[in-house]
Amino acid sequence: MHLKYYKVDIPLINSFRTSFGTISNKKALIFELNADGITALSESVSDDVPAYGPEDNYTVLHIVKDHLVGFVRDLPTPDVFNRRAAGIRGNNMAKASVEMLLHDYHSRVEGKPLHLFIDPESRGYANVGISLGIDKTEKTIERISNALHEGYKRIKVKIKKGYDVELLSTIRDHFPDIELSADANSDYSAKDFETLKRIDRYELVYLEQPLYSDDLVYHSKLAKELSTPICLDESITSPAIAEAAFDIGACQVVNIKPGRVGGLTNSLEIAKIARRNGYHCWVGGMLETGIGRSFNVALASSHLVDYPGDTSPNSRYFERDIAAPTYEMHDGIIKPHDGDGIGVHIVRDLFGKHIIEEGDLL
Ligand code: OSB
Ligand code: MG
Repeated sequence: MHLKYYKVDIPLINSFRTSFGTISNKKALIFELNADGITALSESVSDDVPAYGPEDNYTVLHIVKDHLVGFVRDLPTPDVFNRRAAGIRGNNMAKASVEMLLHDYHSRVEGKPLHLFIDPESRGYANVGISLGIDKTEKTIERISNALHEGYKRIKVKIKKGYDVELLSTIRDHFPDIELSADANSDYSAKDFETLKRIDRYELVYLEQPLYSDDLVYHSKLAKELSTPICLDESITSPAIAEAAFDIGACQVVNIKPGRVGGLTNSLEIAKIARRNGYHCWVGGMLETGIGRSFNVALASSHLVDYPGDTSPNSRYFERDIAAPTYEMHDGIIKPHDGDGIGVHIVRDLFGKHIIEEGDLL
């Protein structure tokens, strides 16, 4: 058995601007496990800067190397791994990297595509929306128009303080009836409720993560003042927090990212909790390469996920992706691959050009 990590640096076709900063290059950790003739892969959603969440590539590698790798020597199932890793607090992005590697490995061992391995009732396809970074308003209008022609089922725009009401008003002038949402990535606070209330009139399907990630209580207060449903992303880091957030009325929708919640098992648990409470969920994205994207597409195909997600086709992000085959979107739908596990492999020559660091873990 052999476990390796690679750190890659790949330029994005378009840099992606959010309220917390601009991402121009995808700097990801890729994990590769070889055992019994099977190659399994995973990708960490961390970046070099801990701006979206508290982990970065350096902490993920440290936690995997010094605390998690010891749990995978006997190639446990993801659930056994999760029980072993429960003694390590937090560090969900690190845990998710290993948990998803084991999901890919075990679905390949069983000869099943990942989407069926994690959900025998998989729909077999993911409904796809687009997440548009902050840009000049006229550019955003043009991008929305293009996205609608390409078939995207929901348009999400990034907002931040001072770049919100006017943007949404202009979008609604051009596109009065589209399924529209806005994502603030935690930029607002309890002082901004009056501004946020002005967003209500644009009839968003939801407003994503308006307040700071720790702020469940104020999200619940805000939710009572808005008719727009609240969707939480950064705040929801575990099934228990999802349950609590629904319980106190802090949100009606959850953006599930397996990397943020410690992997696919927790992701599916959160989707079940949303459904049990009569609420909604969808699968987000972190500008992943084709490796991380595969896990998102498999999860987004689950029958438990009811809203369109942020899993655009590879070609929106990269000139050429390091993983093949790529995902194509038709009529706003992306299908997971038929192959075992995530169904993708690394394109070696291209991958080699983007590696900036590598090492053995087991
Ligand atoms: O908040 O959903 C987010 C990208 C990086 C960090 C945070 C977020 C995002 C996106 C992009 O919205 C979604 C995508 O992968 O296209
Ligand atoms: Mg978000």
